Amino acid sequence: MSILTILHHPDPRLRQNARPVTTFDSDLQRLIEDMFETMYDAPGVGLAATQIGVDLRLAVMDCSDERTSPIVMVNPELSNFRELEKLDEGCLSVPDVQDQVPRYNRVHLKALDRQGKPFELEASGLLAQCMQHELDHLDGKLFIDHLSWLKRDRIRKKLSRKRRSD
Ligand code: GNR
Ligand code: NI
Repeated sequence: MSILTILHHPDPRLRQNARPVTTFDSDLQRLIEDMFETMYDAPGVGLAATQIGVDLRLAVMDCSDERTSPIVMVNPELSNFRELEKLDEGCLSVPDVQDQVPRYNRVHLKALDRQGKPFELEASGLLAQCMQHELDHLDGKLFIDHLSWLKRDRIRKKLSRKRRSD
């Protein structure tokens, strides 16, 4: 297993619309293990393949306090969006930035598991929020896209100052 490098905004690879997964081979299983290791190490509650420069519709998540509920979603689809709220959010690809974005508190997930078998899940709370965040990554979107122009401009300036001092 290995810890993978997480891309940071404004890397153009974070803006790609990822391709569906079609083969569920041992390479895919290794990629999923590495993504879990990278997510738990970060630490984060989710990680999309897009964030490590892999152009596939695949994300891993674990929103449990004990970090014992790993979920893999391959080619995910969300539906039945309910209860729009504004929730605090952050992203491993946009370090040191947190802000409130509109998310649904309840969603229905249809996806494939790591073996390619279809499953469905009714999600709420942080897990539902995380699913929406990860699906955005697979569509080349970041949570800061949901913020006002003024806030995004402040973030852009903050990150370019940070890059100069790194
Ligand atoms: O670790 C993460 N925390 C988080 C908090 C609120 C909403 C979404 C997230 S996902 C984020 C990890 C990440 O960047 N996944 O893409
Ligand atoms: Ni993210």
